[in-house]
Amino acid sequence: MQYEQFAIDKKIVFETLIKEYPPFVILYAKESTCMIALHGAHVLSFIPNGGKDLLWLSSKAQYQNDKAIRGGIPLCLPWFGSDTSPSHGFARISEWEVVASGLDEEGSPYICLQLQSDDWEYKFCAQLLVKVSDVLKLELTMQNLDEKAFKFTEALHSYFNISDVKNVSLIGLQGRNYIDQLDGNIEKTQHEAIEVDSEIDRIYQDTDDACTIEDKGYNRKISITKENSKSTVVWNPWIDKSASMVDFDEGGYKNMLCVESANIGDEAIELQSGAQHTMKVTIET
Ligand code: TA6
Repeated sequence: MQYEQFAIDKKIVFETLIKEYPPFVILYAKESTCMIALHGAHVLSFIPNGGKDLLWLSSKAQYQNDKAIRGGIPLCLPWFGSDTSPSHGFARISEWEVVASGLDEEGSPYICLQLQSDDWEYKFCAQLLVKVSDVLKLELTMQNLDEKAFKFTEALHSYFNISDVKNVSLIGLQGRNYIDQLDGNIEKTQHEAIEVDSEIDRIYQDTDDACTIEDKGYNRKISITKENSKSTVVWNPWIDKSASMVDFDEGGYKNMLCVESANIGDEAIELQSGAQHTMKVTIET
């Protein structure tokens, strides 16, 4: 596919960095820079000018066509979870095509990536719209092109870059119930702000809440707001699980926290034939 037609001088730049692997695209806004892999429509970084990346990316990530990239914002679609193979769906290990790009009225760059695949039992079209300014906006749209209705689950599986996991607390989910994936998937209630001192893997339900990662070490707050998402997953693999993953930096668990905007489990989305659904997330500091 010819990508250059979607390039804009000094604003949207395509780079083929790895042989036999889809290109990367860099969006240069006035206020920030964002890098995306066309493999999996995978946002890898979002760096405010003069600041630190808001996203964590493993230096041991594997850039291979049959693998998901460790870090950034993996797209879990058309399912979340490892009950079905491939884990978290095939969208994040598929090559997405560019269907649109441009500058908005403020001159901020955006790009729209699309996946239409026969890898599933239903005909669908997925699109990811990424807009970059002083904030990072993602819109994930799923359209049912089949005659039959189908259900799907989804997550923007965002890995956030933090100074040290002992320095951060996650605000916004107090009072919400969650499924504890590390304790027999039993349902529990979150009373306080979340602080992480061991492996955590929780699916918060019935929540359209905004979340904020308060990071005393970097003296910054990362805000994650969302629309049309009723689940939020909070994950940190901690020492043993991260050490068991070849693509996870040694000790990398200290510098990341996943806060994933999703629709999972009871909050799966059912699409009638011809219908579509868009989940929106804004990430800013
Ligand atoms: O979102 C949390 C989770 O489902 C964890 O259970 C863990 O499996 C994580 O996703 C990473 O999954 P991955 O397939 O990307 O290694």
